[in-house]
Amino acid sequence: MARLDVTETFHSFMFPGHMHTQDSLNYATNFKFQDTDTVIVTYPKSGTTWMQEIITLVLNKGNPTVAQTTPNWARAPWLEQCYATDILKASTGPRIITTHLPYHLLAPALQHSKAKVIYVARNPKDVSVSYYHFHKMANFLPDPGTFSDFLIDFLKGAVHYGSWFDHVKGWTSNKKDIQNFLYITYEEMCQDIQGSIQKVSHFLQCPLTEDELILSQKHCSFNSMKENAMVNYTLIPQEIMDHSKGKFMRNGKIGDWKNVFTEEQSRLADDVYSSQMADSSLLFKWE
Ligand code: PPS
Repeated sequence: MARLDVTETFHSFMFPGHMHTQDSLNYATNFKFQDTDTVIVTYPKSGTTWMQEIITLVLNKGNPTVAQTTPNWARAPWLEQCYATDILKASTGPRIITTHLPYHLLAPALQHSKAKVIYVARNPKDVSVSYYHFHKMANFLPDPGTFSDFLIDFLKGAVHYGSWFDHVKGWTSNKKDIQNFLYITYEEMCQDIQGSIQKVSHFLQCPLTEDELILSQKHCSFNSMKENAMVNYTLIPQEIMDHSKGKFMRNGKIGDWKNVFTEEQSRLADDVYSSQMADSSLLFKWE
């Protein structure tokens, strides 16, 4: 498989070369957003796929047909990935666009845009565990080594897509510069999925009836998405994602880090969090 082991570096950020090129990254950072666009922004493993499913269901009034027949990367493509250009050019209706890019790389393109931006954040301890497991199955990411090694790189930001701290702070501290911005956390979605779907539907100005809300909730549950080949990545060939090494829809809970971190690793992560997030008022649920 071409470029599977290649890392593409762009503005000092590492991206999997398998899906990113200088051209695709330049295309993303110079993208012409439309006011009708909805943009999902996340650091990897923070609830991207879940939000893609929620938005698809909200826009389809709870009808799961699109969610069950079109792969998530085709209905909500990652702006910075090579294949996005063709999908976005061919798209006619309001577009759902996904990105993992940090704020400073996308800010110029988003300036003056009325596109609706939804930022999903997840506590970094759970992100690190989810990302570690994802590295084991995704052959386009480097071998993560032991969790201990990976955690050190993650806390330093020496991983693909850069630092979790910079990503979250970059997007949330500049939210006043984005005309339509919704911040939501993975933990909030876990704890109150109905309220979260309603929040998204209000933000998208796409109100749902009680029945539509219940249908949306049903089809974006972890168990439903786990069985949905359009989002569980089982359509991706084994040489790109090795499902014998793990599942994309893996655990889906808050606080799995407690099963993985040692006390020392937890203290280290807390220390880095305290120093990196000292200037941030964000609060996360950790368990
Ligand atoms: S990626 O690769 O960046 O697109 O990954 P992303 O979709 O952001 O994150 C994957 C994690 O989200 C979990 N997930 C869910 N949790 C609860 N409910 C639902 N419906 C759901 N859908 C996805 C998925 O299981 C990954 O988390 P972990 O902790 O690894 O299970």
